[in-house]
Amino acid sequence: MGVQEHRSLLKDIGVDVDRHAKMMEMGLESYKAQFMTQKNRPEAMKYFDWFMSEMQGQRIAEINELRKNKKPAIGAFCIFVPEEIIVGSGGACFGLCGGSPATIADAETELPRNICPLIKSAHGFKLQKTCAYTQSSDFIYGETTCEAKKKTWEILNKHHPVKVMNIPHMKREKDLKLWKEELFEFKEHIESITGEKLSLEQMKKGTKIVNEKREALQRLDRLRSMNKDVIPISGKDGLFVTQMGFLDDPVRFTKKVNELCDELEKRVEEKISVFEEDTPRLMVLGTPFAPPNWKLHTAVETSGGAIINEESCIGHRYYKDNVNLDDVNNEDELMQKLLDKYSAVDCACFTPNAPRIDKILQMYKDRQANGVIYYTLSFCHTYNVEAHLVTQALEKEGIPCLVIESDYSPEDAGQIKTRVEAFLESINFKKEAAAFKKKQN
Ligand code: BJ8
Repeated sequence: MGVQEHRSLLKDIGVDVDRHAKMMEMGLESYKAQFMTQKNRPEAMKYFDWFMSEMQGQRIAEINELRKNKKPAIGAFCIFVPEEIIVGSGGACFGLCGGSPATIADAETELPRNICPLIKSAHGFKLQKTCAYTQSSDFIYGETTCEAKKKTWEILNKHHPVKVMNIPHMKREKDLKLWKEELFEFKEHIESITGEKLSLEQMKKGTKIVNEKREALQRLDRLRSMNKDVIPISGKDGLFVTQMGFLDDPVRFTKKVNELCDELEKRVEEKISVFEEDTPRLMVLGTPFAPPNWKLHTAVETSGGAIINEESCIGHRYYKDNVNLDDVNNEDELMQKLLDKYSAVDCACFTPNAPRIDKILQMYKDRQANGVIYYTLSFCHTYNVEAHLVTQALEKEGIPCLVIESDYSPEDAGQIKTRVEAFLESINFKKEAAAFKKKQN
C-alpha cells in the first residue's frame, strides 16, 4: 500500500501527484532514519509506523469517502477549532500546520520571508498542491490568534475556501461572549456542508469521542513522564503519536494509543526503559512541532537526554482538559462547556497569560524533570516575548532552562545539538554535585 495505490484519487482532488510522491518518499526515508533506528521501541509503535506510510494514502481515501456522503472535511491550524462539532456531524477534522522546509521557498513568492515557518510551510503546501489533506478540505478554518496567521488567511483564501474564527486575545466577560457566538457560527458552517441541522445528541457524541482521544493522550503523557526511574518510550515516538492524533480517525487512534499505553504500563512495571539510568529528563515548552519537525527531539535524544513531555499545542496544551458533559441539556449549555474548555487554553496569544507559568512550574514538579527547553519558532512574537516571563519564573525556582529559537531549515541542526550537549552536561554536573553533597551529609 502507500500513496501510489491512491494515485487516481490524489489526482482527482488536485494533488500534484509526481511532486507529492517524491516528497512522501523523502519523508519516509527521513522517518526510517530517525525513528526506525531507535533501540527497544514498543511493539505497538508498529501501527504508527504503518500510519506514517498511509497518512497521505489510505487516510485520504477514508476522508474522501466521508465527503462523498456529504460529511465535512475541515482543515485547521489551531487547537481552538472545535473538532467535537465536526466529529459529531460524522466528518473529519485534521491539522494543516506545516512542519516541512520543502515548501517554504514557494510560500515566499506570496508571503514575507520574516514570518513564522509554520504558516509559510502550510501556505507553500497549498501553492505546490502537495498536501492531500489541504486538497481534501471543504474549507480551511483559520483563526485570529496571531498577526501572521490572520493576514495569511486573506491570501490563502485566493487558493482555497477559508473561514476565520475570531479568537479574542483577552478573557474578559465581553471577550468570552463573542467567543461563544463564534462557536454557534462554526456549527452553522458545518451544517452548511451537511445540509442538515446538527442535533444536541450528535454534538454530545462527537464530544465524547474527542474526550476519549484526549484521555488516551493524557494516559500516554503520564506514562512518558511520571515515573522517575523508567521512561518506557522515547520522546520522539511520544511526539510522533501526538502528531498523528491530528490526522487519524479519532476512534481508531484512541484504540491504538490505549494499546500502546497497555504495553507501556507493563514496561513500567518491569522497569524497561528506552534510556539509560540517570538520563536527564527534559520538558519542552513553547510553539507546536508540526510534522515532520523532529529536529529538536532528534538533537536531544542523540545527545544523551530524554524528552518526557511537550507543553505545546501538539502536546499537553491540546489534551490537558476535557469538555465536561455533566448537566448538558440543551445546545446553549453544550456551547458553554465547549467555551469553558477552549478558554482554558493558555496560548501565548492571550494577555495576561499567568496561568501558563503556574501550570509549567506544577508540571515540572509533578514530573520530577531535570530541566526545560523553551522552544520557539522564529518570528513567533507571542511565544518569543512570553519567554522572558517564563524563564524568569523558572530561574527563580532554580530550574535549568535553555532557550532555542529555530525554523525548519536543517542548517542550525549542528548548532542546536552543540547547545543541547552543553546544557545536558551542566545538568549532569549539577546532579553529580547534588549526589555528592547528599553523601557528605
Ligand atoms: S493555541 S500556539 S495552535 S495559535 S502560527 S502563534 S507558532 S507565529 S501556532 Fe498556535 Fe493555536 Fe496558540 Fe496553539 Fe506563533 Fe506561528 Fe502564530 Fe503559532
